[in-house]
Amino acid sequence: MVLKIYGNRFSISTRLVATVCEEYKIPYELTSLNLLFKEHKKEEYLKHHPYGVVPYIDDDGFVLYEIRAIARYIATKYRKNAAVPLFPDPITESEKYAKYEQAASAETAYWDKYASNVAQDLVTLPSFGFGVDPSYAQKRLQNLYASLDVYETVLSKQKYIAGDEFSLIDIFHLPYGTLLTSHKILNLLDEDKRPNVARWWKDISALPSWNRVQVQVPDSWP
Ligand SMILES: N[C@@H](CCC(=O)N[C@@H](CS)C(=O)NCC(=O)O)C(=O)O
Repeated sequence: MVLKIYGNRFSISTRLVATVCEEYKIPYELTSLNLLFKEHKKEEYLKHHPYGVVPYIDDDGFVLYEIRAIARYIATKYRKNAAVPLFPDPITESEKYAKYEQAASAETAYWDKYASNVAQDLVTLPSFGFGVDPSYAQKRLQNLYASLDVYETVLSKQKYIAGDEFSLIDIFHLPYGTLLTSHKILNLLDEDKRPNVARWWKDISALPSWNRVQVQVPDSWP
């Protein structure tokens, strides 16, 4: 049975799950819910995703939510399908795997946390006509810049965020990275400011599966 994604075709989280399916060559079917009509807050949806955000997947009756958990599930179950595995083997490559987990934790603590705040202040709320105190938004943007300064140090010593191999953790940066660069809030390609971040972003943002998913669905949210 084809893996089903219940999400929204404009949602960056849904696109991430679609990208991982593409990486592992898994056929998928997207059911795009209307977020403005709050279809993701209805009782039927909440039975599958109690937190009421998109997406969740149904893989032949197995239901899972949270995009990072979904990505890891797909990457583990369909590991053999990928051209490159996208995560180290925890048994045979325990040190590489530990570094991968370190990067995964850092991504949620120092990237997603700040990038999602900035996206909320400068993309989502304004798109609904709500203003945010500019000094507050600026402070939250500074937090993200401070994280990117650390990224610059990390990426000056290794090619990708978890080491010298491209991994799922690089892919996890694509949703907010793309959203914030397309709205010209972040310039991740600024070689003068952060040359290693620029080199990394140029590389990972060219991922064909991610770009295919962008073309298939319009580039705006929600
Ligand atoms: N922690 C969730 C985040 C998912 C998320 O932020 N989804 C957004 C769309 S990109 C959403 O459902 N927004 C609508 C809402 O919050 O009501 C995950 O990892 O899956």
